[in-house]
Amino acid sequence: MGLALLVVLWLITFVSTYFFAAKTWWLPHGVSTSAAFIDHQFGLTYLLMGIVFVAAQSALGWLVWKYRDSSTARPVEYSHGNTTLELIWTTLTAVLFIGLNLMGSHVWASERFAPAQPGAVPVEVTGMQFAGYFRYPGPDGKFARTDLKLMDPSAGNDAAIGLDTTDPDSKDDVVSGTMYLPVNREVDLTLRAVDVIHSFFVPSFRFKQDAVPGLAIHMHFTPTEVGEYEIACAELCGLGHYNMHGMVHVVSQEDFDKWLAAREAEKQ
Ligand SMILES: [Cu+2]
Repeated sequence: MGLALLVVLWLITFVSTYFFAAKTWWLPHGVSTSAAFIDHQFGLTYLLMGIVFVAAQSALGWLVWKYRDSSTARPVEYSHGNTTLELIWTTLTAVLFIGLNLMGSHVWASERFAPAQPGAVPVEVTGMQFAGYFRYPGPDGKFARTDLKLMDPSAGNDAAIGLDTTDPDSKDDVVSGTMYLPVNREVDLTLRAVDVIHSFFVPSFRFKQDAVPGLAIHMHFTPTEVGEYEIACAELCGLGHYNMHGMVHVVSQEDFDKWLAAREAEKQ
């Protein structure tokens, strides 16, 4: 029995470790300026945790086998444990955990607490059950007022986010169900939610942030490659959550300007 447990434990350990080491199911190719750092940090965390995991599970299997029941085995006795060992592994775990957090926190913080560069592209994301709307302020660079009382999700776009059309700034605001971004330009994102907590998650950008009702959360990032990348809502926000996804189109500045101008023209 001891041997069977050892085999099962080691098998689970080595087979699951193989899939991580071989990167069988891994992140998509990173296409934002912080992707390289985040991937490095992610890899380092997996490597360190993988070493601890394999060592702990290997030892567990071996101990299960070593202390298996047999006719000559000593009777079980109560042990107080080993205070020194407990102190060592608790300290090492704390150092590892706090160390990794400190290493990663500056990139995390720089996307949230430092303001976006001047000239960044402002985009407002509004999450609602079960769609996301993207608003561009237009040539005036100003987002117009929105009002919950004006919201009519069934009417889509402007009405869906409750755009106040009596506000002169609303004339050039573009609201779209599709997200377009120019490549290699910083995006100054404002995240809002109407009903429950949603999350704006673009795996290829290594970017994920909750959108919380009542808050306008500012973040910024820079996409670095033209292409189409999946956006997913990463908060379980209701029955239609599975359907709350779309694509972000990262295009050249020229194509972005053309797309925005076409949306402006549709509005007139
Ligand atoms: Cu959602």
